[in-house]
Amino acid sequence: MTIPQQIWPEEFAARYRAAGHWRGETFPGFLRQRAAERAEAIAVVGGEQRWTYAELHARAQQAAAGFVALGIKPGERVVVQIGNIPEFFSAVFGLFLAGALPVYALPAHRLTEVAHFVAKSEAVGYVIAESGADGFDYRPLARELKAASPGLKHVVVIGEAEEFIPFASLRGDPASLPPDPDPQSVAFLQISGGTTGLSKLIPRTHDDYIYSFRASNEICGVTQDSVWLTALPAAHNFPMSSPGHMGALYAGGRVVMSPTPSPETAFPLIAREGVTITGLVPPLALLWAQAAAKTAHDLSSLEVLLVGGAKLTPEAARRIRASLGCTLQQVFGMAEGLVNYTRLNDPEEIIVETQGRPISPDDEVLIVNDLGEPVPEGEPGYLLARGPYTIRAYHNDEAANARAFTPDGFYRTGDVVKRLPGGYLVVQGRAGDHINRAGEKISAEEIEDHLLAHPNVFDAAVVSVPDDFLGERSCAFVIPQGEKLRAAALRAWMRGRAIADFKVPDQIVLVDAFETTAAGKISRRELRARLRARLLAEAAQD
Ligand code: OOB
Repeated sequence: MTIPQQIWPEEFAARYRAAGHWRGETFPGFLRQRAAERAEAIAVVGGEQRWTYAELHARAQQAAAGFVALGIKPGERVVVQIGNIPEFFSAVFGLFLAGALPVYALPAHRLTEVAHFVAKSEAVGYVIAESGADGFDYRPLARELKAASPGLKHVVVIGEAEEFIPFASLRGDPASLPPDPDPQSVAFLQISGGTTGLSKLIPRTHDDYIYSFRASNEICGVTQDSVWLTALPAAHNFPMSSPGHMGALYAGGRVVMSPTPSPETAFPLIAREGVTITGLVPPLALLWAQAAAKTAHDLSSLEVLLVGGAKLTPEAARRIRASLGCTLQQVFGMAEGLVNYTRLNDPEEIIVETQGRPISPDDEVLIVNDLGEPVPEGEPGYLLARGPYTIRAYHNDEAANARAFTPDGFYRTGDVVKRLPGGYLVVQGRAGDHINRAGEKISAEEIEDHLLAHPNVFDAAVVSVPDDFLGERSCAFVIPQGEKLRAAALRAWMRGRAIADFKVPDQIVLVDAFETTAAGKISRRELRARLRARLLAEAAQD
């Protein structure tokens, strides 16, 4: 068993402690503290439920004692796949209190992805809700997962559990809970967007993650009077920590869970709960801006809207500001660490034209050319980052680590950016081959591997295509072989691969051959670049 670790060289750790970034706080510690200080304040709202801090803590403790009674030990991993319901918090904090490490799957993930997370993290447990906001039943998925995962011992279900363990039945001796974890130990594993192949696991420590949202609270003005709405999937790093629901709970504020991000669901919640701040990906922010013009719901409590996860164009930023009438804050972050924000009092052109600047004075940002040399200010280059909340390694993945980190510990973000005076970054694009589909990252290679598993696919190359609404969508070029293949049939077949729906190619184009160079064989990567260039040129002509 490989216990997840995240190790900063001691000289860096000492610096981050001395600067007051790492304060030795932990998830169990801060929840206990808020429960003592703000016992009667409402912490979490969702559906018909409204939990005070005391209640959230009591529920998490009960779940934790139940996890311990099941035999889950400190340091063990448990995959959590829960949508935007209050039990997300009783489950996750329950695991923290039991010393176990949540592994955050998204509700959209299916057997292929979840089985990978279980295998890669060597998870012993899986916690789900019986069904999602879209009606998807997770229990058949759990059944298949259990059959495919010999190490998976416990399946816990919120709601009707069938043959599994009902979450509500978890009980145990509160005295059995372990002592608080080491603040520098790994608290959970987040899922990477991934450029090459399957998602990698991102180990985040108590100290580093708590620093990221404590500092985000300051930058975004989150206090105990704030009401944060989680509209994006709760397991995503953005709504979790920028400043997110963890930031809001840390501040002693209130978290409102919106089961879906649609204006029809979210607007009544904003009006009823007096939501002050939330975060959205660009396509949703545009949808909200459109809907806000017509809605009867009072959205005037909304003070700050964070937009990030994918590039927001200046025109879209202006439109959103004008119609929602709150402060827009751009956020450019990554589950691996580095997060940039425009500041609340920045001039309009900075808010509209840039993706902000780093959280921390100790974030080190390098922008380099192909040779790894720094480029002059204002010129585009590859973004590398190192700092008090940016990981030094993925979990258990030597090959990825060799690619993704420099020998002196900088994370290669894969983003192409330019830096303006004042340290503000403007995202120009990606170096790697992924599709950023409305903030969901899709690895081209992962999808090609699925396509290549079809007997009538000779070769495949997946590229991103600009899309007015989604920002980018996916297009798969496929060379068929053998029996006649139809694009629609291949799409349907891809749906049967037990993958997240957002990964099924939006478009499949059948071609006779891929263009090759005089040298003959070209790399898949080069091929993608050519296809992408062709599509961009075609789009420009339209
Ligand atoms: C957030 O995290 P991830 O891990 O899902 O994706 C990270 C990648 C970045 O490397 C970048 O390629 C892209 O998403 N991205 C943006 C962006 N914000 C993220 N690209 C352009 N403009 C932006 N504003 O997506 C994430 C994590 C924390 C906070 C916000 C977003």
